[in-house]
Amino acid sequence: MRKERTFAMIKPDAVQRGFIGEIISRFEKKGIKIVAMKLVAVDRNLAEKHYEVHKGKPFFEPTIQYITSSPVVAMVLEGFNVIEMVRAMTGATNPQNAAMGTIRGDFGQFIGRNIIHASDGKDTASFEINLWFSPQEIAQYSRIDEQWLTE
Ligand code: FUP
Repeated sequence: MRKERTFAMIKPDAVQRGFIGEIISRFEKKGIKIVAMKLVAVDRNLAEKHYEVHKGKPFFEPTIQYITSSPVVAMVLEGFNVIEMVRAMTGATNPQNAAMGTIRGDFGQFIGRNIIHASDGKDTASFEINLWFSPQEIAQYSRIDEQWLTE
């Protein structure tokens, strides 16, 4: 297994509903390392870049409105196989189809208010990390539990 990084964003509805701590806590308990994190009032420019693959689709404009409506918490997470692992913890895009036990399955009801974003692959992860964070904002450090997390 490879150590890798992914990008995750706690969306406005989750910030407003008081789930920042709960969501971060799930990542911490799983042994995933947070290497960067910030609260961001997203402007239209950043939102459009983040969702550029969806430009032209019917849900593009509502998604931009949603993501710019109130602050989000953006983070870079590090760990073995972390891209796939965080996607699994996030659950299906539509919270109605997301398994219980996943973040979207436990806290969401509507696809347009789906609590969290997480990069869906290696290329997306590197694009999104570079879009949201400068290299100086990403910390390199060891956690004291690391030796207990791997075989
Ligand atoms: P995900 O990778 O799970 O975040 O999902 P997508 O990249 O496919 O979609 C990005 C966001 O667009 C979703 F989080 C919610 C919104 N969306 C809709 O509102 N309707 C759709 O049919 C698909 C996506």
